[in-house]
Amino acid sequence: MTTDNFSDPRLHAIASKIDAGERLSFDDGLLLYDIHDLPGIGALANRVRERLHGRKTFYNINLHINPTNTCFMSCKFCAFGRKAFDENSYILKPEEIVERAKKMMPPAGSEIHLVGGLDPRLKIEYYCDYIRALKEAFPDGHIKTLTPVEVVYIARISKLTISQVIDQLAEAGMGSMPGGGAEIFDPEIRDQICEHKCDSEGWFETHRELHKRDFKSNCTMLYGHLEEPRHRIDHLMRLRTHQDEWGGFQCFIPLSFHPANTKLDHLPGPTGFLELQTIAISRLMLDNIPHIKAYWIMLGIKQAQVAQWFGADDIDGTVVHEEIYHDAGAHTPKGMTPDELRRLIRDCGRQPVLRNTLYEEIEVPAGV
Ligand code: V47
Repeated sequence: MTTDNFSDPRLHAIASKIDAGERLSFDDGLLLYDIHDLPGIGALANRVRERLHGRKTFYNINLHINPTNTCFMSCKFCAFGRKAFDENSYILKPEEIVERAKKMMPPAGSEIHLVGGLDPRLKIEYYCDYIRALKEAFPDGHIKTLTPVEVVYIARISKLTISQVIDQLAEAGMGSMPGGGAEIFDPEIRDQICEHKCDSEGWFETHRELHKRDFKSNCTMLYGHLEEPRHRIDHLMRLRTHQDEWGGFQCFIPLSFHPANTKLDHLPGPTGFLELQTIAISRLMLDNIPHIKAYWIMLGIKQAQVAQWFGADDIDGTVVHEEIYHDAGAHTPKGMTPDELRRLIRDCGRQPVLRNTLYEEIEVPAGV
C-alpha cells in the first residue's frame, strides 16, 4: 500500500507500479477508466509529468494553414471537409499558401502546420510544391505537414508507395508530421466513424517509414464519440508498442470530440471529467512518449490550464488561424499571442518554455 490518500483504494496498486517505474497493463488502463477518483488519478499523472518535465509547460509560435477543405470522404466526426461542388470549398495554390504564411506568421514564428482534405485532383507534385515554396520563403521555418491519411491517399492517386511519397516530401523539405488521422484504431469503431479512411496499418506504416528515416512525428486519439474505454486503451497500447520499436513520437494529443455540424451532432460530446481522465490516463499508459499536449484550441483555455496538473506538459502554440475545430463549434479564439500563452501558463503555476517543433528549448521567459 502506498501512503497516498486515495478515495478509491484500487488506486494503491497502480500507484505502487508508477512509483516503481513499472509499466501499466491493458487491465490497469481499464481499471483507471472505472475509478472515479479523478483527483487521485490526476495526482499520479502529475507525479509522472513532474518527474519528466518539472514545472515546465511547453508552447510554440506556430501558424496553422489548411491548404484545402475539399474532401471526397465523409467522416462522421468532421465538420471541416466540403465536397468539390460546394460553394465554400477551396484549394489554395502554393503561392497563396506562401502569401498567407507571410501575412499571418507571428514574429519569431518557427513552425507552419498544414493539413487538409483529400482531393483526387491534388497529386504529390502539389504537396511538394507548397513545401518547397514555403522553405524558400522561410528557410529556417519548420514545415510540419500531412497525416498518414493524406500520405496513403496521395500514394494511391499518384501511383507511388508510401515510402516513395515520404522520400519526395522529405526531399522537398518536410520537417515532421503532425499526429492527425489516428482517430480510433479499433476497426469496428473506425468503420462507423470514418469508414473509407486509411486503416491502422496504413497509419502505422506511414509513421514507420518516417521513423526509419529519423523524422519525428506526433500521435493523437479522437475520443468522446462512439468508443468505449476498452477502445481507448487498445489505441494507447498500439501507440506504445510502435514507440517501443521505432521511437519517433514526440507527443501524444488526446483530441476531445466536438459534435457541432457533424453527422454525430446528436451525441453530447465528452464531459470535462472524461477530458481530464483521458489526459491523465494517457500520461500513465504512455510511459515511452515524452510529451502530452492539452491542445488549448480544442479543450478551451480553462481546461487546458487545469490539464497542466493532470499529466499534460504542452499546450500547442499561437496557431493564429484554426478551421477544423471552429467549423465543429469550438468557442475558443482562433489564435493567441505568445504573451497570452505565457500568461495562461504562468497563471496555472507552471513555467512557460518556448520550444520549437522538435522540442528544443528556445527560451525560458523570465517573469515567474
Ligand atoms: O485527425 C476532426 C480531429 C484531427 C474533429 O500533431 C476533430 O501537434 C474533434 O491532429 N472534433 C486533426 N476532433 C488535428 C490534429 C492536431 C491538432 C493539433 C496539433 C497536432 C499536432 C495535431 O482533428 C483529425 C481528427 O482526429 N478532428 N474533426 C471534431 N469535430
